[in-house]
Amino acid sequence: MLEQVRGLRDEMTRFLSEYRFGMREIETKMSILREDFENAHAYNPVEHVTCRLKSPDSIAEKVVRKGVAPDLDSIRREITDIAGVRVTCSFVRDVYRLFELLVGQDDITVREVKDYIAEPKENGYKSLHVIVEVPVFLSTGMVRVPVEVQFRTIAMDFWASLEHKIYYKYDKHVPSRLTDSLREAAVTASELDARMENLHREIHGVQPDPSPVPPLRALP
Ligand code: 0O2
Repeated sequence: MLEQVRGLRDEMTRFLSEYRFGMREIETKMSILREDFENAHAYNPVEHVTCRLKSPDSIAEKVVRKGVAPDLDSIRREITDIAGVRVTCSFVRDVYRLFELLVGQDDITVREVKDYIAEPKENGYKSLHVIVEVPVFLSTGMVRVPVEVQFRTIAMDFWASLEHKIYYKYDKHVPSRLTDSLREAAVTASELDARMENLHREIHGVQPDPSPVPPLRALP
């Protein structure tokens, strides 16, 4: 019995390690892009990069909520946000630029893109989400690990972290005066993004951009 439990624990540790390694691969890619951008263009488009691994409890909650079979193969197939990397950029244009630079890399496979900047969620949430698969070379061979990468601006990040706190404070039942206020704040955040980006362009002698949200090019 004890042996079985230990086996299960070891299997879970190896399972989660794969996601941690995948997350590190993406984190490394982002820090290379950030440093090279700085060297090549004397400009840093990345404000900060954060990573998180879903906890076993949070994975279990999602397995139940999505009706996924409770075995590691099914979880591997169906739950694609166990590893998450969040890239906070200065401006909307940088969000798309970094996205393109990541998904254009030969070893990256794109599984899904959700552009909540072009189409914000009902509550005002904005971010560009992509599920990528990155190869990880283990002692036992190569595995392709899904990682959810969220690209957003500082203003979008500010909004999302406050909204997240409110959502959990009210146990997901936020009073309508607050949801209305959050929607208004999301509009203000978008206006700030556009204004700051135009200021930045002016300082650097570039024409103000009439369409701050560039369309995504066709993905590979
Ligand atoms: P955490 O703590 O960031 O890990 P799901 O919502 O996961 O059932 P799906 O389709 O996987 O379904 O979700 P989606 O739309 O791709 O978004 C998943 C993640 O985006 C969330 O992860 C949040 O990080 C972020 N997100 C999406 N919508 C909102 C929103 O309305 N407000 C905020 N603040 N964040 C949002 P987790 O796992 O929920 O949370």
